[in-house]
Amino acid sequence: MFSRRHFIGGSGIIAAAVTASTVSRVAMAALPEPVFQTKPDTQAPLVPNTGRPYNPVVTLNGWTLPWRMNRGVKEFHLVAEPVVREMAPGFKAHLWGYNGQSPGPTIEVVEGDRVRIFVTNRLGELTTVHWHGQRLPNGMDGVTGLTQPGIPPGKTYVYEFEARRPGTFMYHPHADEMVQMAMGMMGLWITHPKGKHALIDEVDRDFCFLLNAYDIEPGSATPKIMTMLDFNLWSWNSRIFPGIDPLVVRLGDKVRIRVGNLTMTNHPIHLHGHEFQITGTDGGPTPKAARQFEVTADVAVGQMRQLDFLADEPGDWAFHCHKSHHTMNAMGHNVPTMIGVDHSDVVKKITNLIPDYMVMGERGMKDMTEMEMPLPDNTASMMTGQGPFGAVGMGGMFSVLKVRKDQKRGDYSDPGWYVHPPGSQAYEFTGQLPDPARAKPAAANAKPGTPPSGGDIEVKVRKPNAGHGGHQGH
Ligand SMILES: [Cu+2]
Repeated sequence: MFSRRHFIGGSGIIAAAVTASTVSRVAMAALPEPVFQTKPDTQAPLVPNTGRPYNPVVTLNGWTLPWRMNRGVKEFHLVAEPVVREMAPGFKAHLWGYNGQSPGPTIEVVEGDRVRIFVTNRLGELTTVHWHGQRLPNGMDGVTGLTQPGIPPGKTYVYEFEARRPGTFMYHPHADEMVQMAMGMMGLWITHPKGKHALIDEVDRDFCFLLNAYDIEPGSATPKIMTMLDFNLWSWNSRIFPGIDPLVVRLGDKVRIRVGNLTMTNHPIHLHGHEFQITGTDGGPTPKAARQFEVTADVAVGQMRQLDFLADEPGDWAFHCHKSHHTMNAMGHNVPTMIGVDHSDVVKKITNLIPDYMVMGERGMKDMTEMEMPLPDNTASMMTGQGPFGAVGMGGMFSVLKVRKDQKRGDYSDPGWYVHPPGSQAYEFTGQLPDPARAKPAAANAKPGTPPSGGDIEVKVRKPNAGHGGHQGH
């Protein structure tokens, strides 16, 4: 499928014509040459060399689609096609996307730009592209059956409109949405302001990523497309921790992070060590009087949020979705809670029969991150990622904001782990532990109705375990 492409240099960017079997040569002459990217690494920002100037974004584990200028119109070429996405080292998923990847490339334009997007369909079924959040002529909105016929396999459609307002947008199909979005078809669109804007501050680093989710059985590679809530891979730009690159910034940088949500549940995105302001939402820049400092931004389904902050605390700061199930990778869901259960008796009996028998999760589930559990081929481990002090015990929607004094301007390379200044790190207490002062149980003067013999009622917390879908999306 990818053999016709040829690599240019080592960047992973591939330029190739769509084969003559899908689009006629005559049509090809008018099409901008599509550009492909197959590497999952975060690519350097694409500094514009034509059109109005702007400060480009950095797409986490992604890239920006180059364009060509054609008589004042910015022309892009998106190719909808099956792709192989490495979601984490050693774990590849068979997805659908655009131009070699899921998500598709970020499209960056400037307020007031005239934009023409050629969309070639290399899928086996019809598709369209909807430009989520844009002001545009109704016939360019990309809704199959409502504003246009679906783009048949092998055909190319053209969308053209003016990018009327600055902000963070998304694109995705409005054709067989459940399947095509479950398979990874989506991308980001950034419209930069034309010149200085009263409500859009200039920043030193501008990151963006999409929230997406997949249901891929351990040991397989293709998402299940009927899943509504019980996804097992919670990803940023179709990558899961430890496959998500860190967000590297220089101490004192003004930083912007743009997040769009194309999953089917909300994600409270939480940043450690700093407070941010939500400076932009779906409708554009937030009025200054309406901004407040926060550490968690809930990004609901179909929403975009723009978070701005000053990176003034050096360190390695966790940055993650605060739903704890979303910072784990694929696992079986019917695992009962074993915390606090004493297995010693039953284990003794079983080890007589099976010498290697072992009970998991007795002290919590982090044990599982340290055990070398045999996994089926092509499976991401449930909670992994090594830090300088051991297993981080996270997967899914998790990354690290790395704030460094010595990071050079424009340098996004990973500086390694933070070295904590002496005396600035949690440490073990080695002194004597005094007896804690606790209230004595007052069994003698118990009120009527209390259980006899000082019997406090104890309850055990148990993970809901009845069927699927009960523990997510709430
Ligand atoms: Cu989440």
